[in-house]
Formats: sequence, C-alpha cells, structure tokens
Amino acid sequence: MGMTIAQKIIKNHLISGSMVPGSEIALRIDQTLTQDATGTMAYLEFETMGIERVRTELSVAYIDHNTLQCGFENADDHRYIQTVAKKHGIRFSRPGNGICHQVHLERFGVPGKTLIGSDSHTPTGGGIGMLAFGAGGMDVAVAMGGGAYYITMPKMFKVNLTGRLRPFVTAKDVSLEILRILSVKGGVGAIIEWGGEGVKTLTVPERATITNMGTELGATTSIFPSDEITREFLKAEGREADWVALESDADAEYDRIIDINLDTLEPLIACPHSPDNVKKVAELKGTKVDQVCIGSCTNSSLMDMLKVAALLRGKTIDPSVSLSISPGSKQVLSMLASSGALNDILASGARVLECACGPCIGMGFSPNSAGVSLRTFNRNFLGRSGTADAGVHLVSPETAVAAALTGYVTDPRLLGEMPEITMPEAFRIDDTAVILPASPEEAKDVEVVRGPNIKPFPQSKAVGDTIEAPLTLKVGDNITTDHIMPAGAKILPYRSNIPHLSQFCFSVCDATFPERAKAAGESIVVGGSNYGQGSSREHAALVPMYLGVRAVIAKSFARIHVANLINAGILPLTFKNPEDYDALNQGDALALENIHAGMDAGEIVLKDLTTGQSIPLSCDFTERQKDMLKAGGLLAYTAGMN
Ligand code: MIC
Ligand code: SF4
Repeated sequence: MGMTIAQKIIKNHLISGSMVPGSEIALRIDQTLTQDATGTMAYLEFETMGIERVRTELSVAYIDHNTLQCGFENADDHRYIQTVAKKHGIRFSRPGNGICHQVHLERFGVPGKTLIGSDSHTPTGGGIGMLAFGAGGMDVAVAMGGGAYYITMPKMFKVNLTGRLRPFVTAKDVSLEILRILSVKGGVGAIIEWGGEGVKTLTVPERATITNMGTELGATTSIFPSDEITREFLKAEGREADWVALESDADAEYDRIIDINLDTLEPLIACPHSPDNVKKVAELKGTKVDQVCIGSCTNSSLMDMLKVAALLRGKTIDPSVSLSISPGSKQVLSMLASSGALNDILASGARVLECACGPCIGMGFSPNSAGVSLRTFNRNFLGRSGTADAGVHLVSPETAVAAALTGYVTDPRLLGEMPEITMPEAFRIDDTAVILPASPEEAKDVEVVRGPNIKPFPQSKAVGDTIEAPLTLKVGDNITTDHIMPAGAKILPYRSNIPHLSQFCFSVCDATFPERAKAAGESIVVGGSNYGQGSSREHAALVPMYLGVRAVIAKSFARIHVANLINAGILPLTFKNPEDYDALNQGDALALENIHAGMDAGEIVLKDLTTGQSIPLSCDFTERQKDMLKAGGLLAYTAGMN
C-alpha cells in the first residue's frame, strides 16, 4: 500500500512502535524550537537533565511572546534564555527578530524533517513540508537531550483542493472553511494533508497560514507536499540546498477525504469566542468595528503585509477604528521599509507594533469595553485579548483592511481591484539577530544568569493507589488552556514563577478556584469534551499540580494537554458513559481506588462519596505513561531511569 507524506516522514524517524493508528510511536526529532513564554520552563527542565549540549540537528530559542518588559521579569527571563542557549548549543533569536513560526519558516525549516516546538502553532512548518508538532516544554526538553517524542499514531485525513482562490478570498478563508466543516474537535487524532491540483496555486506563506490554523482543528499536525513552489521559496531564502521533493503515493489511503473547491469560497469570519464559529463576512455586514489587528503567526508574512499596504495605499483608516500592524519578522519589516510599503501603512493611520505576538496573546492592544475587534489571528477565546467583554472575530488581512477603512464589517470584495502582489525572487537575508551558541570548549565558561523571577520547579506527587479528594471545579465543553491558565500582559511575565501564576488559575471560569483548591489540599477537576484545547502551555498542568489537583476527569481531552497532564503527574481520566458527567456536582467528595490495577485494566471506578454513586472511568495509558504517573511525572520518571 502507498504512503501519505506524513507516513513517509514518520517511517524515516520511527524509533519504536508500530504505525497503526491509535498505538504509541516514538519519533526521532531533528529540530526543536521554544518561545520565551514556555521556554524558560523548558530550559529549566532541560538543565535538570544534566546534558551539556543539545543532541538535535538544530535547536532555536525565540523571544517573541513576552516583549512588553513592564518590569524586570521579562528582561531577566530573556537573559536566562540567552545564556542557557549559549551554554547548551542552542541558537538564540533576539526579541525583535520576529515570531518563532514565521522566522523558523523563513530561515530554518527543512522539508522532510521533524520539528517539535513548545508552542501549539509549530505545525506552521507543515507549510514547507516539515512534520512539525506542538508539544509541552518537558517534551521539548527531552527531545533537546536526544530523547524520543511520543505520540499516538494519527489517522490520516486529506483535504483535496481544486480550483483557485478568487480575488479577496484568501488562505485564511480556507482555514476558516475547514474549521466550519470540521469544528475545533474535528481534527483530533489526525494529521491533515493538503493536496489536489489547488495546492499548486498556493504560495508557501499561504500554505503556512493553513497549517498554522490546523492547530485550531485539534489536529496532531498538518502538512503540504514539498514541490516546485517550496523550492522557489527556499531559493528566495537562499536555502535551495535544503529542498527535497515530498509527495504522497498515488495509492495512499486516507481515513477521510474532504473536498474544497477554492473557486467557490467566499470571505469568512469566525465570531466570538471560538475559531469554528464561522459565518460569511457578508452575513455580518454593517457590524460596527472598534479595533483591527493585523499580524500574528497566522498572517504576518511579507505577502500578507504587502497586500495590506497596497490596499491601504493613499487611504486613511476610519477615525473610529484603531488599527495595529505587527509584521511577522525583521525580514518582513525591513522589506516593507525598503519597498516603501511601510510608508503606505503609516500614512493610513495604522500603529506599527514590533515583530512579535503582541495583541494575539493579550500583550497590549486590548480592545475597549465591549469592543468589536477584527483580528487576522488564529484564536478568539474568551478573555484572551485582555478585555473580558470584547467580541473578537478572526478574519483575513483583506477583510481586516476593509473594516479598518470603513469602520464596519465589510466584504473586502467591495474594495475594488485587488492589486497584484508577487513573491519576491529573493528575500533580504540578515541573520544577525540570531546569536550562535558558544563552541563546546567556550561553553564551559558561560555563566547562566537567573533572575529573581525564576522560582523553583513545583514538586509533583507520585500517583498512588488511592486518591480521595473533593471535586473543586466542574467546567463545561471546549475548555481552553486560556481558561485554565490565562496569559496576557499582567500574567505572562510570571511563566517561570508557578506560585505567582497559581493565583490566576481558572480565573476566567471561577476566580475563587485557587483559594478553594489550596484550602482543599488535594482536589479533582471535572470537564466536558475537548478539555485543554488551544495552547501547548504546560503551565495549564503545572499550576493545577501546584494547587493540588491530582486528577482531571473529562468527556475527552486535547492531545497536547493530556500529554502535559501526564508529564506533570496528574491523572487524566475519561467518562466511560459521557452522561455520567451530569451526575457529578462541584463540592462532592470523590474517591478513586485501586488505581494501579485500574490503569492496567483500562478502567477505574470513581466513587462519589456524597451521592453514593459509582461511575466507571476509562484510561488507556501505555506502559511508559503508567510508569510516568506512578513516578509523579516525566521529570521524576526520567530521574528514576538515570
Ligand atoms: C498561544 O497562542 O496560545 C501561545 C501563547 O502561543 C501558546 C503558548 C503559550 O501559552 O506560551 C501556544 O499556542 O502554545
Ligand atoms: Fe504568538 Fe499568537 Fe502565534 Fe501564539 S498564536 S505563537 S501568541 S502569534
């Protein structure tokens, strides 16, 4: 039988396991990336492993999330990451050099290689034919140390593209269309391969927009073939030598095939508060808009920005709208400047922000009270923008410009002619903002600088045979990691300070949770389906662990989060009968007994001591995961093996 692109890369990197969907496989990882909001923790974890130099082909530490520097915390953490990177063989991408996924695509991504990153949008690399996964910081630390990355062998989905996008309909609309079809849960357990004739009409940055947002489908990752268009992109980046051809075999089999005709797509918009709440832009026509933000790892490429500049040229934004533009990288910004396009943007009244995540993660530019914000980003989860009652919508750069110019949600096709923008034959290459690590000899003398914001790693507990604890919090479906451990300007600087972060745990759902959890000592949390979707932040597991959460019981879990829970020594269990979710009440006293035998049998019985009911729960752990839980998480497990 023929193979899909992903199966071919997996086969080339398989360390153990069999490539049967649903079984655990271990992969060799060629490249890793971290960003600063998850990176501090990942490097603290890497340091505990006592390995002198990373064992990957390439590891890069980016600074792009925490760049506000309102106090000493961010700057201290940056210094820590810079010095730890220098010492251990990791390249350091300075603040201002750009958003990790954009820069990685430009300067480091290689078709056919594996990449894991401590950021859920690492699958952006699939746009260039990499097999790229988002992972928790601990998994990235292990991969840097030369260890395998474990995943459940995914199913294979194919999206078959035909036709060609019409003017003002974009790759972002393709992403929103697939979210409309599949929902935020529809990609769970699958790798999404994009193929068909329509692929040949999409540039690498457009492909990367699509693989970036595959994360919002819950997919394990997304990937495009590596073809002549990929070769052209790499050539323009001065990296043609990195190109290899990659395509699926004609007789490759897929678990599901979805057809999208690019000709028939229209401009789309995701309404609050979920990326799959998709409507046609035309349906929201006339909605007043207060703020527009263009940028993020989804839509900040040079092509995106040149289109924006061309549409803004000679015009002024509506006085009632505030427009921000964050180019994805220094390369993008410098090419905008030298082409004159930056002037068109500035002259329109836009505010140009630095090349970083910025408003996407609530680092400034929060909307006004109950404000309507149109953003070219990938997530519009409740509260993520920093304004609790804001209505954040996700759109293409073209639709964003139409709203900025008119002050209302407007179909961008009304803007007239789409100016023709072509990919440059050569990008401006300047890697001076990527600092190379010290040589192995010099590395010995490099001092790792730690600021006072770095607090000791919280102690996890081994999962014993019994857990008796109250149900301190019951939440609903699609709880995101932004609910569990919010980010934003006030909280993000404390990503290496778990005790401080813990005050904000679940604050979007119930601000009393941290106090109640602490008072209870140990507790159990209950959730609905797709619990933990969104970010890869392991803080959404480490902070509950610090607050004494011993088990999370849900209808289903998101992939990266369930791995993070196990890595933190928290027992993730699912309802055998989803309707049993209704039988549990916040405050009930719960007991899990015979846990070890239950882990082997695949079923653990939950006793609700308050109501007297017994509820069967499923668990499907591999031997490795059972050992990790019994040891109290990945770090304790790894230490026990040495
Ligand atoms: C996000 O988009 O939510 C983030 C911020 O990039 C996260 C990582 C983090 O929480 O630090 C992600 O996507 O993994
Ligand atoms: Fe940064 Fe936003 Fe992309 Fe996350 S989604 S990496 S916060 S730009």
